[in-house]
Parts: sequence; C-alpha cells; structure tokens
Amino acid sequence: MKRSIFNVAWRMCVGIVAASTATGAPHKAAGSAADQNGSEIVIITPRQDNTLFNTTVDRSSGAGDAVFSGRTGVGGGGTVQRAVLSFDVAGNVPPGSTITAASLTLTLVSAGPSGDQTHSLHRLTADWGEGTSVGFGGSGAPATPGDATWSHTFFPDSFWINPGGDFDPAASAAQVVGITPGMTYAWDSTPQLVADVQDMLDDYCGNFGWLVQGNEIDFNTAKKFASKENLTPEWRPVLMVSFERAGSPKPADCNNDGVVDLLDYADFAPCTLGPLGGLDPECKCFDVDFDCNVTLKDFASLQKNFGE
Ligand SMILES: [Ca+2]
Ligand SMILES: [Ca+2]
Ligand SMILES: [Ca+2]
Repeated sequence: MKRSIFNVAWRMCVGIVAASTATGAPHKAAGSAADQNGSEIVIITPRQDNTLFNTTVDRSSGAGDAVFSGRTGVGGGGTVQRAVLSFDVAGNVPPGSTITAASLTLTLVSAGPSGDQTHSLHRLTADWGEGTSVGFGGSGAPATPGDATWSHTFFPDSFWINPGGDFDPAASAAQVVGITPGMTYAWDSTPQLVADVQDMLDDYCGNFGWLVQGNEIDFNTAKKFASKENLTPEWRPVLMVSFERAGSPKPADCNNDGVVDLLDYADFAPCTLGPLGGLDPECKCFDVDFDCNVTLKDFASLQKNFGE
C-alpha cells in the first residue's frame, strides 16, 4: 500500500473529523487546519456516491453502504462495476482560492481474491444521481428514481451519452488496491488531481466528481469501498484539499468594494432568473449557496450581509 506523507499526516485529522459526523454532510472550511506549507486544509465528505453496474437490468446502490470498482467472479456474473463520487468543493473552499494539494481516500471493505489491482480516477463530464437503492452484493439492487445506473445518469429518464458513464479517458490519479479489509487507500495529490479540484472550485456548475475504474478484464478484481452511507464514519470517503485563500471576500459583495450595499443589490436584481434560469457568468458571484442559480435564497444572504 502506498501512502504519501501528506496523507499519513492528515489521516488522523480525517479520523477526527469523520468521527464527528453522522450525516455525511460536507465539512466547512471554518474547521480546517493548516498543512506543512501553511496552506489551509479542509476535509470534505461526498455530496453523493453510487456505483454503475454493467448488468442486463438497471441496477444501482445509491443508498448502499459501499461503492464498487472492478469485476466480480463468475459466480457474481462477471459484473463490471464503476464507482462514482462527487464532492462539494465550492461549498467548502472560499471562492478564488488556489488549490495546492488534493487527495481522495477510500477504505476497503472487502475484495475479490485477485490480489493487488490498479484503480484509476477519471473526471466525470455529466451530472448523475443517487437514489434510495441499497445493494448488498457486487451487482447492486434494482434502481430507484434518481439513481445513476450503467445506462442512466438519473433513472429512469436521463441517460449517459456513453453507457458506463461519461468521463475523461485520461486518469487523474491511480492507486494500487490490495485485499485487506479496513485498509485505507489514498489517490495522491497529482498535478491533474489538483487541477481537477481547482476546476471543481472555479467552475462548480460542471463539478460532477470522479469515476473509479478498476480491472474490468479479469474476474474477481472487484473492490468494495465504504460509501458515505457506511455505518463506520471513519471509513467513509474523504477528499482532503489544501488551499490558499485569495483574501476574505464577503458573500454578495460582487463589485468587490468591501461592503454589501445598494450598488450590489442593483447588480443582483437582474440576476434573479428563478430555478430554471441557469447561471450567467456575470451573476456567478451572487450565487452564494453555489446551487448554480441566483434565487431568493441568495437574496437572503445578500440581505444578511447588507451594510457590512
Ligand atoms: Ca451513496
Ligand atoms: Ca459591494
Ligand atoms: Ca443560488
């Protein structure tokens, strides 16, 4: 097993933070620490995670306690599995920050008997969902509304362009995963992984996370990792991000003059397009809750900061 100094140093931090949450909700930067280079560090748990199972009927495991990557044995039907995970980077790292390091950590629950296998992270290029299906084995359970499946981004009406997921064929990071239950595996901070997370911050409306791809050729290469629903909090996936903030921008101070006032309100008003309005680049600053729309919820934040 390979673990960088970065990850070893922060695994304790992860354990402490993960143990403190039972919801899988993202952790706020306010509780972040600093790394050896002085960058702030934040620990983010998944926004959602799921598995695409290459089965003849639509199966998924949106609410299951694990995600899978690789291929089952003959007894399991030789099912190819791809884990998908996304993280709310923009909700946890201040806008304008520079990402200096990033690492994804998964904990192995169990594995097929094939020994070490390389699993790579690929940036997803389409949005996908997580329903209420709970699969216990390596072939998932019948998909429920909103679940990602091998064919669907959101079961039953929305589809990937490419069955098995739309993702960048170039890996952002790779890690060899063994077979010992309870072991943690970190996809280390490669330049591409850092670039991915920077993009997830800057262009958060296009942040759909990563797909984990294993050995899909040979039987018994499946790895079962704890998901955000896992009952053991410290086993849940975590994305560790180091960043340097650009200053302390006040939410909704979009003309950047240090105060939220009527000038900002004048710019805000034309940006309120409603839930289907999308996000004009000029309006991005007003999307205070990072949901890719400027709505009354964002106005509430503008109001809260008014005069400050
Ligand atoms: Ca899940
Ligand atoms: Ca202002
Ligand atoms: Ca918003």
